[in-house]
Amino acid sequence: MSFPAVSDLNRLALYIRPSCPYCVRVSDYCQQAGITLENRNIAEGAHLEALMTGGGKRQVPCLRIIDEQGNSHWMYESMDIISYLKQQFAN
Ligand SMILES: N[C@@H](CCC(=O)N[C@@H](CS)C(=O)NCC(=O)O)C(=O)O
Repeated sequence: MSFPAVSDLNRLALYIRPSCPYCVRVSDYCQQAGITLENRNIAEGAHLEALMTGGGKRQVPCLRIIDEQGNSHWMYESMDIISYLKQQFAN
């Protein structure tokens, strides 16, 4: 599956649970790379619902990517998310 390129961090949101080690892995990478993502804790009902409806499963972490047309793309898997962020925001 291919995902759209983004240059604007406002087009991204990371669905997480703070206790999830895979979420921490992504957050650690972001911190190290100086990338600030909006985090959405799925303990909050609206965020869980958006994840389930849009992404199709409750697994976290999941990166929501909004493309130029306003369509949402949902990327699961911490290592895929980190690779994507590296590609999009590598200096
Ligand atoms: N291989 C996945 C594993 C993610 C994972 O297992 N996340 C757990 C939380 S730590 C989860 O959301 N499990 C599904 C569930 O709780 O319904 C990754 O690296 O992102």
